[in-house]
Amino acid sequence: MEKLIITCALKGAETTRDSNPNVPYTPEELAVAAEEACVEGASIIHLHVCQDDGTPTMDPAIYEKAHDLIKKRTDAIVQFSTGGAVGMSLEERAAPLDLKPEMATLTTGTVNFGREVFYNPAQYMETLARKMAELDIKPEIEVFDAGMIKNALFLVKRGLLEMPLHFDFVMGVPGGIGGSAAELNFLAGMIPEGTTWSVAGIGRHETTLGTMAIAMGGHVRVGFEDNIYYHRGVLAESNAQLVARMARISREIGREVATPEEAREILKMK
Ligand code: KMH
Ligand code: ZN
Repeated sequence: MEKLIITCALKGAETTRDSNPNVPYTPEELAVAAEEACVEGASIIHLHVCQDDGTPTMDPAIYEKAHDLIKKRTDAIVQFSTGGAVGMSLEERAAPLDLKPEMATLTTGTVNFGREVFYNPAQYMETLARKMAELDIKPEIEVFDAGMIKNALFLVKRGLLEMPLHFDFVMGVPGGIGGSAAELNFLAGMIPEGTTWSVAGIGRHETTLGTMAIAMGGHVRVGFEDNIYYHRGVLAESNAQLVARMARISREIGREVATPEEAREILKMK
């Protein structure tokens, strides 16, 4: 089986130290957390930034600082979020792309997000996809529900996205698809031959879905954005601890973990 790509989502727009005091905030803290995660086997760093008090921001100056520091400490693929936080404008969400990260997320549809709405109408998808193509940024298609796969394939048909796509199934967000084995199997069966996928299981689904993905030949995302616990009721100490568990499970069943260079090859980025 192809080596396993582990993405580490160091912090989410919605994750704060109120829920886990180990969440990294500043560019320096994010870079240290990225390095620790890479030592344990992460090859992609999914990046959200915030102000010093944890307030989410898409400020390009903060993204630039975090990006530079992560690149100094690791050779990971740095993947910017274009989802940002619920309620951010398209302009805000697109702005950090000018820094030309290697990779960025693209959510191909609108979804309820707890009691809020994560808004991704056609104009948002098209603008972000065009900008990523212009700047040669590899998109990762974020799928919160099944219809988003169809939307992404429609963008390919219209020439706005290029094959082979890489999907990330974000499963277990209240409002989106659930976190069962049947649902993962359904999504993995919907994507065309030659494309790649990973799974980001939210909360308690992180380890179960990640383990299933390892066995199925998919890839895995873990980290504080998706889950702040190591075990039920026990907070994780670091992002690296969550990465290490996935790497260990994968090696135990005979699947090696990809380096960043190997991840670039698997994702056809070079
Ligand atoms: N914060 C969520 C509303 C992404 O990074 O592209 C959206 C999100 C997706 O986190
Ligand atoms: Zn994110």
